[in-house]
Amino acid sequence: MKKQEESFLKASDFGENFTWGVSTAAYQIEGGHDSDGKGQSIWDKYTENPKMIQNGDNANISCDFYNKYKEDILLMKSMNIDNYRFSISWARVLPNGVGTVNDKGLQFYNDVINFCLAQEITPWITLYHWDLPHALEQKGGWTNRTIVRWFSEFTTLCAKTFGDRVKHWMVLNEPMVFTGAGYFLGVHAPGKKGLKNFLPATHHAVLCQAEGGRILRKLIPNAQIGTTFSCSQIDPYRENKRDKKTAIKVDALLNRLFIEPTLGLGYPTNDAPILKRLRPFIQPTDMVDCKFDFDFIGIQNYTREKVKYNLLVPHIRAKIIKASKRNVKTTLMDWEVYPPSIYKMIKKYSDYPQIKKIIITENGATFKDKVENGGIVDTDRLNFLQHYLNQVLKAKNEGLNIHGYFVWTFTDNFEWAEGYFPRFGLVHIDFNTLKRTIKESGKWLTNFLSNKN
Ligand code: GCO
Repeated sequence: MKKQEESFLKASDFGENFTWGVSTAAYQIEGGHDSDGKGQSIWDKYTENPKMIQNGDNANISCDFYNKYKEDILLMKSMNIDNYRFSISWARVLPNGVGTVNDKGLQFYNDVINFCLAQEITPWITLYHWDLPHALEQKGGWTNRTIVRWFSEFTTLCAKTFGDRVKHWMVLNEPMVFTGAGYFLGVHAPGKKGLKNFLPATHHAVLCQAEGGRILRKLIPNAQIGTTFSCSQIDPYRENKRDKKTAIKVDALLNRLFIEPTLGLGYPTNDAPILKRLRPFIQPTDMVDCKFDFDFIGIQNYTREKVKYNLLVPHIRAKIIKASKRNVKTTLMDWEVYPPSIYKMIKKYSDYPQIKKIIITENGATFKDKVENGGIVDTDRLNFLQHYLNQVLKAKNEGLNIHGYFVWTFTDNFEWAEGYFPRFGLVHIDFNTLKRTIKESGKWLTNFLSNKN
């Protein structure tokens, strides 16, 4: 019964004004890592050490979107996709992060934008998807408060150059992940560790988020301005008091830390007292300056986490119980497949009355794709998308504040520290020949999107 319902899922069920699209990020797809005057980013630098990335991979070439963008945008068009979210590589347009502008870098994004528009695909720009110019990292990167000035210069350049044609913007991609993985755990670029890096990086990202929003609003008439957050349902591992309290704390850290100061609610220090240690970094007008009334909030959901109290984990006293230890269905990255999580996250963000509009700016999964008679069979991904979309529809039908959905991601690409092993694409890439092949899931989406109203 359930199966039948899902196979009958239609885009038109979500209403005519629902936005459908796909999402990508510059470093994960572009390649051209030193082409035409591009500067080095922290990811170019980080991947120079093969030990940091599974299989020693890097994204020097990746999908070669830098040279193949027309092919990919035409393929998108053929798949009925009419909104495309991509990010700007800061070091491609400002090789040193600030100062000298690389006109060829700007030209590349102008070409991508113009080609999208010619195909009637609406471009959605993410300003920052994790690839900070290395030159700025050498000055402390996100831990240096001057980043607010550097980021303003980058934002102003992008707004002035692309804002005549691009009206949909996102300031940051998942600040929790780039500060947590990059400046606390040291498992993403730039590989820094500890609270002494994480806390200033967090506060400065919160300030940049709002400042970026203000600059875009000032410079681009009629822009829809958003920013994006990772979020996962957090449940206690055991139904005891300590695990329940731990779940509330982890939820505050992973799901509320970046949105609440933006909404004017301050940092969630009551539920996560460790955040009191942000105080030394907060200057007198900061909590006003970190507010901005975004036109939409992008939420990015993949899974849920179960957590338990653990005295041995410094600072946080919490431990995530891996999905592989919980006897649940998982993706190749050991993320639990748990469709109700996306519904709960839409509900959670809908409960903030200050949020005007929610869009799912990423959802997707990695599984082992099978090559059969030249076709790519990815039934698990297809089921994943259908089940998650069903939950989005449930939220929509209940009147929750949800207005769009972007799949992560269009083609297979470079999955950060996991390299090329996990494939998330609707389109398969043979990384030897760079040949693109639409997977079963991509064919399903094409058909699904043919029925938007
Ligand atoms: C994000 C990510 C993407 C990842 C995706 C799968 O914005 O969430 O960083 O870049 O590739 O989430 O892990």
